[in-house]
Amino acid sequence: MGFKYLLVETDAEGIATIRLNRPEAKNALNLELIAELGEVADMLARDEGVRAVIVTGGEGDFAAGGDIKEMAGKYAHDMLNAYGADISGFEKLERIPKPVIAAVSGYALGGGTELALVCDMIVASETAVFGLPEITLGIIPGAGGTQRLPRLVGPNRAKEMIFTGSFYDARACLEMGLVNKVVPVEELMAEARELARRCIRNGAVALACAKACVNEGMNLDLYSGLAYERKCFSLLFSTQDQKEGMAAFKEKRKPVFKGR
Ligand code: CO8
Repeated sequence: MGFKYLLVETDAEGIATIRLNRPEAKNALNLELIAELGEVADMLARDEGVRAVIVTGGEGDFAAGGDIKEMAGKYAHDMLNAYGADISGFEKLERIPKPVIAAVSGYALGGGTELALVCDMIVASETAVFGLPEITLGIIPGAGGTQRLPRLVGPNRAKEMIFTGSFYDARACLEMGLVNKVVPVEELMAEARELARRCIRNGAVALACAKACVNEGMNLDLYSGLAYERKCFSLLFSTQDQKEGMAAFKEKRKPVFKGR
């Protein structure tokens, strides 16, 4: 399937890469690009051959935010209707029931930081720059910055980022817990792939349940989250992978998971 702003490929190990490809605008996220992200997310979620997903701008910029030129002339009703609905591409990415890793180099600003935040883990290169500069444009983050960021790094750090609109380098983001790891730019994609590999050597059903428990649990009170976890935990005992994983332990060998 061909896309205008995305390059999508899946390797022999089942690791799909979504590469944003609008370099002339530093991968600014226009509505068409966000809609394409939603289409790809649906496609990769359904494809059983895909075990993990990497979202990246490659060694160039990740994304310099929502497309300011596209948004400049819009009014509230435009944003509430068309824009608000189309932004679901982000949520579709977040709901892919497989590990999704952001590999971030260069600018990840505004909607770019927010796009990284819908991924399960973020690997950054030493050149990565994150920030939510919306406030400097007279607006606020609109694709999860005020919601996902405080859940990840705590409200005080998130408020500093949102209120000041400052830019933060990769090391500062590692320190505040926004990114999982920082590597030299030439190692970015290899590192993201290695992280994906370390996840997908485990069973796909257990991975999907683990992701659902963490993501759903973030929106629940502790005891509702624990109840949800207990149901998922128990249901996994009806999978072949659980029988295989525990048999392999007893037989002192590596398990061969089938995702069943
Ligand atoms: N939107 C549109 N075009 C952009 C954007 C953007 N966000 N960022 C860069 N570009 C364009 C520039 O206009 C320029 O185009 P042209 O050559 O036609 O003038 C080209 O990309 C290269 O950019 P610069 O010449 O500015 O490159 P510099 O290296 O000098 O600066 C910066 C790079 C610092 C990244 C600078 O471009 C910049 O500050 N960009 C805007 C960053 C920003 O404010 N981002 C937040 C945008 S608002 C937002 O994200 C709200 C999201 C709401 C949800 C939407 C979901 C996606």
